[in-house]
This record gives sequence, C-alpha cells and structure tokens, in this order.
Amino acid sequence: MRVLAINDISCVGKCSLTVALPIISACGVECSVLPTTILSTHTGGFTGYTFHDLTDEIPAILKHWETLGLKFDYICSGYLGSISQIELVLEIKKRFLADGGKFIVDPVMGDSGKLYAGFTPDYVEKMRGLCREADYILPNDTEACYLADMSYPLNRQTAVSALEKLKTLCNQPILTGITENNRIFVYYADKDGNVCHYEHENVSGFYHGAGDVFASAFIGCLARGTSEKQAIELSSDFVTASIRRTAIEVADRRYGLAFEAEIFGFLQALHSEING
Ligand code: PXL
Repeated sequence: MRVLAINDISCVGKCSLTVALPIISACGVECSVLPTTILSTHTGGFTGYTFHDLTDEIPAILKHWETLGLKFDYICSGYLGSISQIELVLEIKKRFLADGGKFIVDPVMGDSGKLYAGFTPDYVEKMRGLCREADYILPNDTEACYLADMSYPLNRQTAVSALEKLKTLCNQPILTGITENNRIFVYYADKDGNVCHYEHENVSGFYHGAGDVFASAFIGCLARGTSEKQAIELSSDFVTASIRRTAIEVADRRYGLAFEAEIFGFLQALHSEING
C-alpha cells in the first residue's frame, strides 16, 4: 500500500506536507511526497513569506518514477500553486494511479469566505475540472461555495444544496466546516448518493491547517481499510481533539494545530475500528 501526497512544503506553520507525512505514516501507511512549492511559511496570515514554485522539477521526477515502474494506491492532492500544477496532477493521476486506486482532491483555495493569496476565478474553474476526476473531494465551506457557485457562509440547509451541486463534479464530496448553533458539521454523500452528516460541538475561532489534518487522517484511515463513514468520523474526532488542545496551548493560531499529542488517541481509535 502506497500513498502519494502532492502538496506544498510550508516550512513553518503546520499544514500541507508537514501534516500529511506524519499523519499518514502514523496510520501505518507508506507516504511518498511530491512537493509543489516550497514556502518559508504558508500564506494565511503571514506576510513576507518566500514562495519557490517547483513545477519545472516535476517532469523529471515523474520520468524517474516511471523508470522504477511506480504506481500508487492512493494519490491525494492539496495546495497547488498554479493552473499548470493542476494540469500536472491530472497527468500524474493518469500515469501513476494503480488499477483500482483512489484519487482524492482537497481543492485547497480559500477559507473564511475568501480565496487564498494568488488564486483567481480561472483557477477555480480549473479546479472544478480536477474535482471531476476525483473519487473523493474534500472542500471546506468556502471552497464548496466557490466550486458550487453559492454564497458564503453555508448553513445546514444550504450545505445540503451545495453537496447536491458538488455531486455533479464528484460522486463522493465531503464538505467540512459547516457551523450552526454552536455545532460544527461534516456533510457527505455516501456511495449510494445519500446525504449523511457527522457533528461536534464547535470551538469558535479560526484554526489554520485543520483541513489538512482532516484530509490526511481521512486518507490514512481509508488506506488502512476503514469505510469512508468510519474514516470521516475518526478524522473529525481527531481534528476536534486537536483544535481543543490548540485552543488551550497555542496562542498564535497561524502556527497550525497541536495535532501531535492527539495522534496516539486517534491511532487507538483507528486500531479498534480495524481490529474490533
Ligand atoms: O492549509 C492550507 C494551505 C496550504 N498551503 C499553503 C497555504 C495554505 C493556506 O493558507 O497558504 C501554502
């Protein structure tokens, strides 16, 4: 079992690969990486960050991998710095996804109702195309609004409409970060297209990197053979526990979630799901 995580390296401010690699590995799954960009920090709330686009390096990396005959059972994409990187990911899916493998797209584009720095309407349109190729997509509420052309914020009712629209892009959308009445919800479509949800008490405030922790845990669980329902529930529990800890322990939320100390509990829960 081999996962490929395509995402940036934000050197400081836990998100993207610095979250995907430890969490997927901790689940007991080999995680290969394809870094898309290297930044001194992520772009959310920091100023003056460096940004080095690695697009030019990627074709040679792929060529080498092909000589090794590599195929991946799961390919998951996250932050992609440009439209040409979206095109590269489409090509990577064609060339490197194993037969029967799963392609998971976290359409990382924005938060709190706004696109991240550097993203444009053209990028959103291209991202819709990437979502059409995916087995699962994992938008947050902001990304869902951009993809489904709906107004932000969503509530429980409009989240269901957003999910229906997202189903025209991908059979199994998983929509995170819907808040209402002090609760936070994940809405998702199961294999048969039924709308399902899972919820927690909301911890108010914005927590950077929460979507990346959720996506990484979800992939780790699926790769260990859980159902998607179990993967969603285990990942939501893990993110919620990490957010609660962060609320107490971390003053500056730009540095990401204090997820490390919650990994053990998450793995115990994963272990009991797998082994009964
Ligand atoms: O966590 C999402 C993310 C990933 N990568 C980079 C980002 C962000 C959000 O701001 O800036 C570089």
